Amino acid sequence: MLNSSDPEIHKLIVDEVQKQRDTIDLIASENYSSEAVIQAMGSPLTNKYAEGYPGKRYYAGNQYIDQIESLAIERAKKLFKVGHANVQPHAGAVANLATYFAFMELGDTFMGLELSQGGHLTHGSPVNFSGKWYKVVPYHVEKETGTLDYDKIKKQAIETKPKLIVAGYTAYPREIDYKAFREICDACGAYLMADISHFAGLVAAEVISSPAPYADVITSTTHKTLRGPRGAIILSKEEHASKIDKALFPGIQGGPLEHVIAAKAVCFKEASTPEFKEYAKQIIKNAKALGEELSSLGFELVSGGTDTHLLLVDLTNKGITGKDAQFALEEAGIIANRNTVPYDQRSPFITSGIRLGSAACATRGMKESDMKVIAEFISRVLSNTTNSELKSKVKEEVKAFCNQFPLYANYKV
Ligand code: DSN
Repeated sequence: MLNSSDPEIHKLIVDEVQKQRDTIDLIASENYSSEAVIQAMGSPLTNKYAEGYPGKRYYAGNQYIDQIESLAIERAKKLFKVGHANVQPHAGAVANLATYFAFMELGDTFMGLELSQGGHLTHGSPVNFSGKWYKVVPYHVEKETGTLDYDKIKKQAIETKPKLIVAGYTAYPREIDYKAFREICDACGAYLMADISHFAGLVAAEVISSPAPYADVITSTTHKTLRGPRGAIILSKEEHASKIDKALFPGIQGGPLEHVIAAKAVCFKEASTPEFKEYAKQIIKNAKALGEELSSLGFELVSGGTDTHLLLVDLTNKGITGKDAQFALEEAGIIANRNTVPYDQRSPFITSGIRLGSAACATRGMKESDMKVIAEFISRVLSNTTNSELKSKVKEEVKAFCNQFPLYANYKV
């Protein structure tokens, strides 16, 4: 249909899918959702207005929508072992906004990890609503280790008395000690919010620790390691259900995206299978293998390695910027993003590092030995970022390598 009604958009979608097939995706926040998830997202559920929540809608005709959203809620609660789930946030930033709206007044103080050290825009960046509407006390990683010092954070929290503390990051390769954060929050009377967007799939599969026993509220996107549709969820203890639901609707959003909520339900079902658990284990094995090979090729990893899906490579010793590395790798068919490293001397636009993630490669079926091949590709390209001939040659090799791991083989736009 699309091909005849809008050939321009059709062609661009076909081109994008082909690009995804022919390149290696190392963006730590990306993944390839299943065709079942994509089918649910592309359904006529998009037609329906369903402001409100199951059983309490402001529009008629929601008998099937209610069942779909209720299934999504029940599956999310079971998967993450929480008392309450709101599956309506359109995006991670909105989930975080709703949480702040529910738990704080404008001008209140909260703590989050500094963006340039692995936090997120919505964790208190001065250019974001979170930094403009609230008083932010940023905490930091240690310069020598690249890791969190929980005693130091506790001291800072007792001194500054935040109303809420955010744990959970976009460029921190190590597991988080939620018990320590709970103790910090209890010592200063703060709510604990865990933003598990990056590693929600690893939490769901129980291959890393879960904040559920400790956090008051958990926010997450659904499209990263969790491998669902682009969107988000808010999970919490039952006691916070009403204020979170009211903060999101009518506080912030209007009509929920029920086609996306259906796809979230599909994703939660997929993530509760033994196959997904194996997949999550492979994500971590692959990240470790990539890190070990890069280290042996002379690359420096922030914190020395990883416990998760994510590696942060400090390129300072290689004499290249993150920006140059990102563009050179892209020309060679390797998609990754530049990233600041802790205490970076360069701007966020240039940066001294690149961030690499293993979730998408694991979805394609790549294993530890394949990550070694990828490390070699990266090393060759970054050894001479301006050599066009080298980049073209690696691009051909990358394409041949990718063809061993078919992606969306039967997918038709
Ligand atoms: N932009 C996402 C990331 O890449 O980490 C977080 O929202």
